[in-house]
This record gives sequence, structure tokens and C-alpha cells, in this order.
Amino acid sequence: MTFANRTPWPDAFAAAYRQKGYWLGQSFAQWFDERVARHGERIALVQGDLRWSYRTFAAEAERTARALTACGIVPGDRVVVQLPNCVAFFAVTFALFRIGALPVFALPAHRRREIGYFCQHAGAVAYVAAEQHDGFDYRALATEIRADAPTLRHVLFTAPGNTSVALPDAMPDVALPPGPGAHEIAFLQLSGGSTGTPKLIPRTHDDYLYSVRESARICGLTERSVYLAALPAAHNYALSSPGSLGVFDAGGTVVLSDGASPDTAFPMIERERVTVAALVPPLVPVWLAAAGQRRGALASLELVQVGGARFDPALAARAADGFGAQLQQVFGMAEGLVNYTRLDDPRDVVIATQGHPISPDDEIRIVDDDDRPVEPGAVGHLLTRGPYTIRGYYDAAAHNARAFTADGFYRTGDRVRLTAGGQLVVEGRAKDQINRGGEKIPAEEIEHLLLAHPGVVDAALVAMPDPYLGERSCAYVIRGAPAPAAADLVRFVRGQGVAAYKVPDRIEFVDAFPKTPVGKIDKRALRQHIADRLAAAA
Ligand code: OOB
Repeated sequence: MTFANRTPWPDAFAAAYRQKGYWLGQSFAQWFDERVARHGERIALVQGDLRWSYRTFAAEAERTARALTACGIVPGDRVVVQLPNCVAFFAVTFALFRIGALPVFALPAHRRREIGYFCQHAGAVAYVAAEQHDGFDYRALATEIRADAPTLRHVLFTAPGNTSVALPDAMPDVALPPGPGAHEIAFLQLSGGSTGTPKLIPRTHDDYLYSVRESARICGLTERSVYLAALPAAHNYALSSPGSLGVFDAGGTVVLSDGASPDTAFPMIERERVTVAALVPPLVPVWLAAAGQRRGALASLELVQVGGARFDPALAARAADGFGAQLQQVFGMAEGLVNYTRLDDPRDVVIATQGHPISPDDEIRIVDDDDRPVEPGAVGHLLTRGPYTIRGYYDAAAHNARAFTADGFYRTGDRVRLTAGGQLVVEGRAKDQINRGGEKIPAEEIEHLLLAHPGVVDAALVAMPDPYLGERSCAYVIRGAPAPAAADLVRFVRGQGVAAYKVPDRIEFVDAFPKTPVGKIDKRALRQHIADRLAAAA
């Protein structure tokens, strides 16, 4: 099957990646069958008191694949999957892999605007969600998006408990299609984004499985590994770095948690003897404080990963000592490139760097504003190309021309430097995005929403420092008449149906914006302005 909307690797690169054994020509379904044959009776998934062996998992995925096929889902179809951390998420995902249909991995926090956009942009034929989760009614959301998503034929909900998707029983003679080729797109991941509309990331079976296998190896996973999935399971970090898929690669166990607070997570760690947990930086001080009070709760932990946002070295030093487990930093992106500190790296490397790439064939360039390499050790823009980094977003030709160099390097938008030892250190960001404790807010998307308000003349969203989340969002607004109050604008943005984490944390009214010499809004000056105000108030 060919996709007009993807940018494949050039033939010479693809051939080299195969020849070097990175791309094995194996689809997710074939890889999974191997795991099931090898680890059949081991426990793959734990959700509360429910335990699925690899064999049960495979049977559930197969049953779901037949039911989805009976519904008319065929290879190449896109299906928006928005589920909390539950076994149904894995049954549906692996059912779609088996069919060769493409999950579009939404996050539970996404709302009408995001989900509606994914359905339209991907031309999705189905949307799968839990009826209710975390006090939110996804049935109402489904009704709203249906009106504007002409391709959407099916809305499917999980049964109570989220252990399966409520589907009609398939006719016993429903035959499954032969399954996709390894070079085809397996799913669409979401980009954190910096533009007005989110971008979809096409990942192939070949490229993703390479990153999964290597991640599992780098993180030392074995069939003894017990991984706590406390961050959203569909996010690239929790899915593949090494995440649930890395655990399945090794034949270990994934323990599904409905949240990452110590109250929820610690009892599970204790009960299931969890060995690996993945955190974002804001959770670290909270976990350290709770660990101090509940000695022994984390005794089984061997590896604590921290990634997704800037991790303060002083906090990293506390984490290296405070968990009684090995610390690992993870600097990755859904577009591909993932860096890890290694388990045998010296302590200073683990504390003060974000590690080095998975693959010897991950190409790294650190450049100035004119794409010229910076001096060794200097800070510059990170560009990358390699065996699991995409060459283009899904159906986004104009954006791709900006987001990739002519020779196929992805412009990550991150500002980094390379240490003498070969590790990357993230120093900042050039992309117009706020990283709110690991959750990414594209500034332009929210500015666009603010500008839709009749009382807003202009708007600029910037990051403001926050002791807990690292960054929160502050919207600078020039008002017209009638002048809205800050609370009106917050309500207005929320009312347009965006994820709560994207709603501005603070609104500042000004008469004019500082401008750069070329006449653009000077966001650096705005960030400095709000940082100074917060410091003065503290
Ligand atoms: C992960 O993936 P995304 O796609 O949500 O976000 C990627 C961006 C990076 O470009 C960078 O700006 C930021 O998130 N980031 C970090 C970081 N890890 C990610 N910034 C500073 N320090 C870090 N350690 O966030 C993601 C994907 C796979 C594994 C881990 C994280």
C-alpha cells in the first residue's frame, strides 16, 4: 500500500538501515506473535486485580481485530484512540496493528478541538474512547466531533472497567487481512507542536520497533522487569522509551496506573514489586518527599527514568540518591530521536546531561541560525536524521519544507550543546512552545483562540518560570473595547474545547508589545518581563 501523505527515507538510507540490522522487516503483529510464543504464560499486563498473560493479551487483541474487521475497518484506515491507561488500550492498539489499520494516539486530556482536528486531518473512520474518565464525559465529546468529521463512521466505547471495547460479536468466519508490511506506517503519533495546528507523525513498523528493541536493551529490561505505566500510555515516552512496548519486547510486565501521584502509584509499586518507573521532572520532588515518609515502599525499584522536560541538575542529584535506584535521564521526541544516559554512565553524566542517542547512526548536527555548525561545545540548534526519525509529518508539505532541511534533517527546535564526553545537554528551546512539566503547548494555537475573542486586539503566549512545573503559560494581551477581564478570556479559551493544560495560567494586559528589530513580537522580552515580575512578587 502506498501513502501519498508520507515522506519515506531515501532508498540508499533504507537499504543501509536494513543492511545494518536496524530494520528487520518485521511488523508489529509478527513481533508480537514471537513474544507470545516465547512468553505465553508470563504476565504482560496488570490493571487492578486483572492480570493478562501474553496469551490472554493475544487472544483479546485477536478477538478485537475480528470484531473491528466485522465493523468494516480495513488496512490503512485511521482510528483515533483516546483511552486512559487500561488493558483495552493495548487490545485495541494491537488489534489495529494486526489489521494494518493505523491508531492515531490521542491523549486523555484532549478535548473537542484536538480530537475533532485529528479526526478530520487523519480522515479517521473510527474514534475509540472510554465513556467516562476523570470526571469527563467522552460521549458528549463524541457527539460534538461527529458533526464535523464526515469520514467518521464508528464511535466505539470501552465497556465499564475499560477491560475491552464494547463491540458486536464477530461472525466466526470473519477472516483477518494478511497484515501490513514492515515498511508501512504503523500509527500516527502526535507532535508537541509549535504551530497553529498539531502535526501528525507517521511511524513505520520497521523504524519504531528498532527504537523499542534498542531502548529495552539500553535500559536493561528482562522478563523480570515490572514497569509502572503512570504517564499516558499512548505518549511516545511511556509507549517506547522503553515504555510498555520495550517491556513486551523483553517479556516483562506492565502495571497500569491511573495516575502518577504517590498515593496512587506507591501502593502499586509495593504490591507488584515494580522495578522500573518513568517520571516527568515535576513528579520527582513529590515522589522524593513521599519516599522519605514511606520507607520501603520503593524497595523493589531498580531504575527511575526522568524525561520530557528540563530536569534541574540539583534535583537530579537528589533523585540519584533519594530513590535507592539507578537514575536515568531521557531526552526524546515523538518525531524519533531518543537519548538516554546509560546505566553504566558515571554519576556526573547522569546528573548533568541528557545522555546520548540510541543509535550509532543517529546523526546529530548543532548549528547556528544560518545552519552552520557551531564551535565544538557551543550551544546551537539541534538537527537530527537517523533510522527512526521521520523525514516528514503526515500530509503537511508546506510545514515539512520548514521543519526539515533539504537533506532530511529534522529541526527539533531544541537548543543543545555537546559535552566533551559526547553527551547532549538541553539548554533551551527555539520553537514557540511552552513545556508545562512535559505537556507541550503550541503558542500559536492558543494565540489563535484568544484572537477569536472580539475584545482581543493581539495576543502572545510565553512561558513563565514555575517552581513546580518548570514552566507555565502566560498570555500577554492587548485589549480593545469592550475590554474583557482575565477570567473572561480564560473561560473563552476553555469554552473552545482545548485540553486543560493549554488554557493560559495567567493573563497580563499591556498597551503594546515589545518588538524585535525586524518588527516581530519580542517574546524573549516578554518572558523576561514576566520572570522579573514574579521574582519581585516572591
Ligand atoms: C517527549 O516527546 P514529545 O514529543 O512530547 O516532546 C519532545 C520535546 C523535545 O523536543 C524537547 O523540547 C522536550 O520535549 N524534551 C526535553 C526532554 N525530553 C523532552 N527537554 C529537556 N530535557 C528533556 N529530558 O517529551 C519524549 C519522548 C520520548 C521520550 C522522552 C520524552
